Amino acid sequence: MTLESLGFGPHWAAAMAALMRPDWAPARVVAEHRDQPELHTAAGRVRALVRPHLYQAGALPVIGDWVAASQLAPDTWMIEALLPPRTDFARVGAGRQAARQRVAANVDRVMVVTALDGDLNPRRLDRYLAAVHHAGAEAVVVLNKADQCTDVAAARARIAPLDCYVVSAETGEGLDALRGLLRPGETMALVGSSGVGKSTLINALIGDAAQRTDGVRAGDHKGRHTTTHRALFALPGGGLLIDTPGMRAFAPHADADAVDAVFPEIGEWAGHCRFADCTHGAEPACAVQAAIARGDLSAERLAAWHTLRRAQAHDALRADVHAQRAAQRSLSRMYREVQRHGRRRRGDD
Ligand SMILES: Nc1nc2c(ncn2[C@@H]2O[C@H](COP(=O)(O)OP(=O)(O)OP(=O)(O)O)[C@@H](O)[C@H]2O)c(=O)[nH]1
Ligand SMILES: [Mg+2]
Ligand SMILES: [Zn+2]
Repeated sequence: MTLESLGFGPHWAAAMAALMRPDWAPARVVAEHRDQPELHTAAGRVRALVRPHLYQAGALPVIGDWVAASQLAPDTWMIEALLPPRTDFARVGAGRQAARQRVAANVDRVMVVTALDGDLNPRRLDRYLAAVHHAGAEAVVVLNKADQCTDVAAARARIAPLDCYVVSAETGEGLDALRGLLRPGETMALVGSSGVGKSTLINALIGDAAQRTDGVRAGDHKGRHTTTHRALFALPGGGLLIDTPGMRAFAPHADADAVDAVFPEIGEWAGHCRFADCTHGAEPACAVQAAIARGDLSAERLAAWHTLRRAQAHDALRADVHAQRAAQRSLSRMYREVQRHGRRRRGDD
């Protein structure tokens, strides 16, 4: 496999040239292992170390990243720098890990996979889609396990007006339409809950058992978190697929605009509200509320938009507080360093 088949082209060549380090080589992160990313370099696949300052800067490479790497010894590679990603799909961590967590980089499309055996959750879909919009990628919604569902039309109606592909990785139904989305050199990441069939889909699309899969629990159809590492696969036709482990809870890294992009039909009416900053609540002359009253817009979708906007604002605030604390910590660390250094120079210790 060449770098070009992994998507290398003039854009990345220019990003490399801008680093002005002819001794560094471009490479793409094609797998994440517990401690070491795996790179594809012009010389083939290698495990790589990461310069510590990248950890401190929170700029750790993730699957799909293009990086500049140096070869320190025949089998020792070091990631020196991250090339600025063109798209960046990220979530917001739960609890105390409020920071942005990157999931996959330089993906042209994100396939949000859900299953028709009970996983379908329209509100969770909204959250994924907000993150895809914010990443700068194109979203593809896939309802898998069509063979397990007797009323596909009802499932489609539940997520309307979102468009989707209905497929079965098991029977092959609908997979040709998905193959049509995979153009040479372009990357698509599969995300979604555990057990929805992401790895099975990847195996079916590449026609090989590249990824291990496992059954879902009988009672609630929940997956067993079979995939534990992110990895990138090349299709015979030239497209690239990224498999990710199922996510337990998904909070998107997104801004208000990315949330609005998930609800384009609300945006169409919102332009006609009297107030430019109308929240479509109890304001007078709200075109969105009027559209709902007329039956042109679903009240459920507006409620979903409100929920997601509130969650986004809350998560953004948490991430902000988290970032400030991290900055404070590194400042006080620097202070201590300077003080210690001063004492040493004065001969105090
Ligand atoms: N009936 C049916 N079963 C499917 C289909 N696709 C996947 N499965 C089954 O669903 C189970 C889970 O599939 P996986 O591909 O491991 O799911 P995953 O999304 O990769 O799960 P994690 O790796 O845990 O995130 C396996 O037993 C698959 O055989 C399908 O279209 N129909
Ligand atoms: Mg899997
Ligand atoms: Zn309004």
